[in-house]
Amino acid sequence: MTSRRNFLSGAGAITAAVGAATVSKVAMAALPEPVIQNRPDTMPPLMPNTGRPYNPVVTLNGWTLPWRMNNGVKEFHLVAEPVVREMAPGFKAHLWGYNGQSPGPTIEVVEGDRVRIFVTNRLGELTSIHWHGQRLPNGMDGVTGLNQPGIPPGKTFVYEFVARRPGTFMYHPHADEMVQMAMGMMGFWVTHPKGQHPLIDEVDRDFCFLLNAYDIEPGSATPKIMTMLNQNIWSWNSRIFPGIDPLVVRHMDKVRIRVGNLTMTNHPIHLHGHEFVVSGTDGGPTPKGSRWPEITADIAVGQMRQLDFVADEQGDWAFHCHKSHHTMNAMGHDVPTMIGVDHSGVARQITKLIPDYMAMGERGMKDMTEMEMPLPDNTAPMMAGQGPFGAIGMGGMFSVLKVRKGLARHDYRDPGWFKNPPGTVAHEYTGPAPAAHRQAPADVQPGDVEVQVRKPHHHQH
Ligand SMILES: [Cu+2]
Repeated sequence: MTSRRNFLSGAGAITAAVGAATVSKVAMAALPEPVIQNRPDTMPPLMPNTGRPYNPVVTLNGWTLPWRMNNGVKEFHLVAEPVVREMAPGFKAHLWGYNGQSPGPTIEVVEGDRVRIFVTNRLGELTSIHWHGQRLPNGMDGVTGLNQPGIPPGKTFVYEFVARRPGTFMYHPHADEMVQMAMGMMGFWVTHPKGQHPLIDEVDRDFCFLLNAYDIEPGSATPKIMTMLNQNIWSWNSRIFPGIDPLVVRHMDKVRIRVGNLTMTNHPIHLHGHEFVVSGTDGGPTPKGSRWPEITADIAVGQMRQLDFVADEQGDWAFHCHKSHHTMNAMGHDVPTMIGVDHSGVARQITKLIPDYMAMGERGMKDMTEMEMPLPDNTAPMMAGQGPFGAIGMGGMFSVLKVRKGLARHDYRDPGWFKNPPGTVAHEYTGPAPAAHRQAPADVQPGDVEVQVRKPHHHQH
């Protein structure tokens, strides 16, 4: 539910504006009321009813910020503030964000629009916003100390520029950035082309999200902001599977997925069942001759990619980061590998000494999805999500592209699981089994093992 929160008790703000005789016309304009979102659901696209027309995007588990037209200028109001973000059902994180959520709302404008963004700081420290990828006057670029003074707590600054370049962008603070981004401050920005663009195809469904990561101890709610690489929460728009909504598309739709990376490591984003082209980056649309088919796009730190494809295969297709440690939720960092070790008797003995000792899968870790393990309060299971055939055994940066026939044009509701045509699902083979032909075994006897491998104690996850 979107609400309009009257957080500036009007009188003070108006008095200040009227009282300052020398302030510019911009400052004299009363602030647009901030629009606050209090739900983490994927909101339907915001159809533009003022300004130039465009085909809106859908922000995965997010929303687009409404604007106000003021003498031909698009005015937005962002409020930097502490937020509580539900990252998955049963797990709420205490983050910093904008207008009630982390990430903040998506800003959508049209090439050539003059944009004015009021930024109110409700944090306890200075902040600023950098408009990543935009062509703009140097003093609007948002680097604290270099381009502007930081926005003090309680103050509102205004940014104004023309959105000159169509494309896929983002915004984030450039003040105490390590802390503020580790706490979740960021948002998406899309500048739609005005009219037909030779390098930007019109699409039927246009999704966007940011890659972000947190280090939140199981049982706690606030990220540890000093962690650079050992984050334990790998998220899309501050959501983790099974909390990430599916990307629902109509069979034969032209689909665009825009992704930006504000974590501290790269993410090879991988789509099943289809091939896409990278149709654009935060540098702009790619020349058509430079596009080739891919099924994985590696997105480096601070990069954005725009993936285009035709959804011509029906089904429920996995869509995820290909770093398998990033499709897991919070877990301990010092878990030894026990695969192949029969420690069933040992576990019983250790449990007498350490009651909450976990014997980690001697068959693999997926054993754990079948165990009923007590979790600390406010913690998402490490691997979760039920599919039509049982546990999916994933967390983190994972979702499902659902391609269905017969959806209405702007229907993004979850259609449930795909009904596979008869005879098209992998199944147990029960026919006769021919003898296997193996190469002659190497002449190695048990006990001849030459090298003992021991994993380093402090590996990541
Ligand atoms: Cu990843």
